[in-house]
Amino acid sequence: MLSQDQPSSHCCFCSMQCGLEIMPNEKTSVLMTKPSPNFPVATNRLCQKGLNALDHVLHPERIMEPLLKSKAEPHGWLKVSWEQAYADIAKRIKALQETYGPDVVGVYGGGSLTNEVSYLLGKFTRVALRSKYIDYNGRYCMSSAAAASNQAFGIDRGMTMPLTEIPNAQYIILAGTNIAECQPTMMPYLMEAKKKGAVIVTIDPRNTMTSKVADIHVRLQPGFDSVFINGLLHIMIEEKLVDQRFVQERTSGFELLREAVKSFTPARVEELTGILEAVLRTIARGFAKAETGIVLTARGLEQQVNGVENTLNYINLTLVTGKIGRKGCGFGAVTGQANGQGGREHGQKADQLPGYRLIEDPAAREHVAKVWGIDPQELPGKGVSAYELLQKVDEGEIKALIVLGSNPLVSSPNNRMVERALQKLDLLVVVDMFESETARYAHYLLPASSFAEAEGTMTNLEGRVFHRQKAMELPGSCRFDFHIICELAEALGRGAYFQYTGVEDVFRELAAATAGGKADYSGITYQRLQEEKGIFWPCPALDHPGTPQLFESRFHHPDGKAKLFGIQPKMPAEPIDAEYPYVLTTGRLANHYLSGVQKRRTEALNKKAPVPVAEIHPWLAKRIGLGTEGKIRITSRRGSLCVEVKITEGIQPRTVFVPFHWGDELSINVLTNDALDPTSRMPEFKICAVNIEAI
Ligand SMILES: Nc1nc2c(c(=O)[nH]1)N[C@H]1C(S)=C(S)[C@@H](COP(=O)(O)OP(=O)(O)OC[C@H]3O[C@@H](n4cnc5c(=O)[nH]c(N)nc54)[C@H](O)[C@@H]3O)O[C@H]1N2
Ligand SMILES: Nc1nc2c(c(=O)[nH]1)N[C@H]1C(S)=C(S)[C@@H](COP(=O)(O)OP(=O)(O)OC[C@H]3O[C@@H](n4cnc5c(=O)[nH]c(N)nc54)[C@H](O)[C@@H]3O)O[C@H]1N2
Ligand code: SF4
Ligand SMILES: [Mo]
Repeated sequence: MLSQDQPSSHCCFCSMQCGLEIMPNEKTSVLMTKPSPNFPVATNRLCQKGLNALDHVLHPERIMEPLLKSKAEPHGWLKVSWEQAYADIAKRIKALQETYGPDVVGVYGGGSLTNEVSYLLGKFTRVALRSKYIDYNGRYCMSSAAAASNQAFGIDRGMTMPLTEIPNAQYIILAGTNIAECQPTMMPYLMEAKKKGAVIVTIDPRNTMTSKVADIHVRLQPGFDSVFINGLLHIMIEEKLVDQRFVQERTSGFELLREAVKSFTPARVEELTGILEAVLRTIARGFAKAETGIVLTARGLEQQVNGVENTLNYINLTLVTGKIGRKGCGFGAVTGQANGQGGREHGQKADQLPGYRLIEDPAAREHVAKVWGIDPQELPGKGVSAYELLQKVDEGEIKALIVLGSNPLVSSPNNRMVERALQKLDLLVVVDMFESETARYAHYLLPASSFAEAEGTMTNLEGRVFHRQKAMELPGSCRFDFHIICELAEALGRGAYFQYTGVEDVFRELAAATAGGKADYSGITYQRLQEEKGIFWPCPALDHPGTPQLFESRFHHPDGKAKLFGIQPKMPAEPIDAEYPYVLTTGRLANHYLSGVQKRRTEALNKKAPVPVAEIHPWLAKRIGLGTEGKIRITSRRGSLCVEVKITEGIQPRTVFVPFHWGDELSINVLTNDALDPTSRMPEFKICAVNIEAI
């Protein structure tokens, strides 16, 4: 099973991308993982997920052969050869495209895929299918932070600094980010900062494992981040704590910001949020006066219809205090999935070409078309975001869909719409390791490789590009995603554009396609990655060292300045009312991973948290007449769910938290709202109005 000489890899789960080694257990000889001493990001560290990362790889339910849905039995599958599968899929796609045009086919990708596969998926959609419809699960994940970073800085790299700057920070604000559960091996960086005297502030509606290490925990009602930040900015201006020189020399837009925060007096913010004026003043003064400081955000405030504005306001904090572009300073929207960073740079997004270029920009089209050997006019225009793509399926405009690296039936908001849509497809092809909830509706289920088998490059949450080796041999008839994409292109008669000698060859083309773009990888080669254990993009030349710390002398807007924004806080899409008087928020716990396809097949972790448990406050429990135990029914305008409860003081009283790790009758996404941020098109997973009853 082991690929003889190189049994080292990287964990497939979160964006830390910890290095691991694979070896047989001395006693049982079952393969296991061990932390690697060689990767500089989390040297010798793996969390529970990394330690159990092979469970799904070796799981008996893994799909080993291409499967065709059997017409005889409703949920039965027939084994077919790869050649039969490709030929039939291509035939069906061609027939649909002849009748309805190229855009009748859509592609839905994922943020766990390597840079090479993400890149090929974008190219495949535009060149082999000639369709404009591609998007990916990162739309649900990083798109608000991405849009905000692009607007404020002119570039989107989740973290503007390497993790090694965290211990140099004297003041750290963690907002809507539960690092202790979601990027556990990052905690030592925070603990080191704390040991050196740093103050840590957490902002979350719940007490989390992360808030345990905080000096100040702000328990904010979901949706109030911008009110809170405007309060801090108001105090900074009133008490003359703004870094005037930085604001003047390196930013634009301060007057708009000043105007927007004028009415957010501490007294008013206290009234709106319940956060005491004294706490506001302590944080505003502490952060502004600290010599160095870092702000980290994540999905808590991003997965909202105001997610872009919320993020912009946290960026405002770092800019008005001059805490960016130097030692111990920076802003970071903490990326989620394994390749959440690289996956959003190379063309999986509806409006994007490789290197973070825009598909509607004529110069970008010309550059990429040249690399691909096609006429720029052949390139389609921009498509629509992930959820809107599924809506197009529901409306019948998209009749064939290829899903590679995601389980949208569980991970999308308003699950019922998605389930209805998938059933309408004339052709659903799912490329996966397992029969996910989405794959149950597939006509073809194609067996993919796991992280341990597939070589490629990934880009971690810092913007560090590194090479992941092949550690194990492919089992059964499984194939690499990159082969599957190229072979499908061949079957569609477009194979001439997908001739590669191997993954490294794909990377060479990717690097050329990104040259001159925002996410410039053109100076990176496999050889360099093997020698240097990771290079931070932008890296525009072979002799360029890469860019760990961004914005040391200029931001990426043409004038070199960062933009400040005046944010007027807005309501969530679905405010609470008499009928739905509570706020549902959703997220993850340490032992879960996303929609659960891989993690629910990991016995050791599954045992620890086998079913969803809602967190509610004793005030709420009393109000609905719930004793110390029992179940509750949570109902939104879209559906309802019965779950067990954990009664805890550690949650904002009107808020209920439920993890989203399950499908079918345990899926909380049956309830969530599909309202989208107007700019990023990210769904409001973090806020919807619900009613709660004891049962
Ligand atoms: N164990 C585990 N780790 C993971 C994952 C996983 O599924 N399981 N997934 C990975 C992925 S893809 C991602 S994107 C990341 C996600 O990482 P995070 O974004 O850190 O995780 P979440 O639990 O979604 O949300 C973080 C916190 O936001 C809070 N929150 C809710 N509403 C608000 C609000 O209005 N304001 C503020 N300030 N906070 C709010 C929630 O209570 C929660 O504690 O984790 C990655 N790591
Ligand atoms: N309510 C609620 N919903 C949410 C969120 C939330 O906070 N609340 N968070 C959102 C976020 S941040 C995210 S990132 C999404 C993620 O949600 P999904 O996109 O559904 O992510 P996964 O559950 O990781 O599904 C990935 C699928 O790809 C397969 N896979 C893994 N690696 C590979 C590979 O290399 N090749 C191939 N072909 N397949 C592979 C896995 O087996 C699995 O079936 O969920 C979103 N949904
Ligand atoms: S911190 Fe993330 S990358 Fe590291 S072992 Fe845990 S899940 Fe895997
Ligand atoms: Mo995510």
